Amino acid sequence: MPLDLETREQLLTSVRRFVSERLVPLEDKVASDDLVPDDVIAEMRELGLFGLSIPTEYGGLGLTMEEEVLVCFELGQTSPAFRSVIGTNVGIGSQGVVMFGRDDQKKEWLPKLASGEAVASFCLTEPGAGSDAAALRTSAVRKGNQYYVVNGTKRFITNANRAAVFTLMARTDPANKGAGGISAFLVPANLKGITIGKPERKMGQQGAHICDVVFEDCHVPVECLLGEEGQGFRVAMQVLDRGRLHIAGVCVGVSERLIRDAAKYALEREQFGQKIAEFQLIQAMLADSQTESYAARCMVLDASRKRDAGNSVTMEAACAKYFASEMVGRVADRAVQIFGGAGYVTDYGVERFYRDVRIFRIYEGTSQVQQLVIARNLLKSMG
Ligand code: COS
Repeated sequence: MPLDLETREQLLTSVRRFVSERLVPLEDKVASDDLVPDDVIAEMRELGLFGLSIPTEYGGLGLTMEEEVLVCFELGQTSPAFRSVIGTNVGIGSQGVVMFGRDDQKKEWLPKLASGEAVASFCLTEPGAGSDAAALRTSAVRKGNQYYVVNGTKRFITNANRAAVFTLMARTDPANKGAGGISAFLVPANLKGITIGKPERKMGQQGAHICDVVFEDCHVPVECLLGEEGQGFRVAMQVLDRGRLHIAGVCVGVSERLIRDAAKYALEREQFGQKIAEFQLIQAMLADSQTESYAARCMVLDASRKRDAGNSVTMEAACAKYFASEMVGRVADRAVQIFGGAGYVTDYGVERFYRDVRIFRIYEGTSQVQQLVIARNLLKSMG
């Protein structure tokens, strides 16, 4: 059920205020400490941010996709590392349970994920399976009616170091090397046989962490199966369809922040005896950024509304993620250009965003994977 417009506006206003008053002043510190402070995480919990997409009956806000991307537009107005804290609970970590979980699985996990008491991560990627997700090799061998024995390594897993539960994709049918041999599981992180690697050093988004998750003879109870055996790839793809809209929404938010910062700087900075904003070559860069950002906003909202109306949006979500993530890369590049030398200097903060947004073109499916998904679905629709 969508929120009434007044409640929706109240939610967006409180997120907007939290972002501008609490998060923006902490951007530098979070980047240099590589840590989002605990008191900020506690405030995110109080605001209900961990439960944006989780149904109200399990303690979440139960937002529609359109409402969720409107929140993403707000969260994107600051360092994306903050969004990453809640990102897996809202998206790829929880949505497998929401869409495919049994009642008992939902009751066990969703209230804790909605409140932020527990963090969820999504274990799909492996050292040898990135874009080719169906090639994953982590194995889950069923032993009688009790448990599966899981062995394998998952790579670059967001929030793994804080996770209480993993949505794990593993191969249950070794004879089937493709998508049909994969099953999904909801695995408590405290099971014996699970080791979390130390956070990787990254190009950007300091404060957001990714780690290896290694399974060694880990006994996963049969009740942890999520959906049917052999359906795990479908679970992963449907979770990602939704996640791609969320990421596209964040890209729009970040682009709006960068356009504002660049325009403000252009209105202050003087060269050749006038504000640089008066130069048409600067105006052209601002105009291109504004046009592309607006186009992405419209695309994300349209695809989200289509999903809320019950349509499959695999192609539209891929279009939105592809366009919005490439767009924010161009906008960040132009922002650095408008700032000139200052754009290259850490204290001005623009170079940090330039690095932060680079991952949007890679995770939850590279731009090339989105192109593939778009073309395949387009051609399929033509029969
Ligand atoms: N929704 C439901 N089912 C889907 C689906 C979707 N969006 N996409 C694919 N499927 C199903 C297909 O219908 C097919 O089922 P059948 O065999 O029953 O027909 C099955 O899944 C395999 O699909 P496909 O043949 O398209 O798989 P491919 O191996 O060709 O891979 C891509 C498809 C490349 C699109 C996929 O591997 C992918 O998205 N890779 C990127 C992974 C990614 O985003 N990683 C980021 C890590 S998580 S941060």
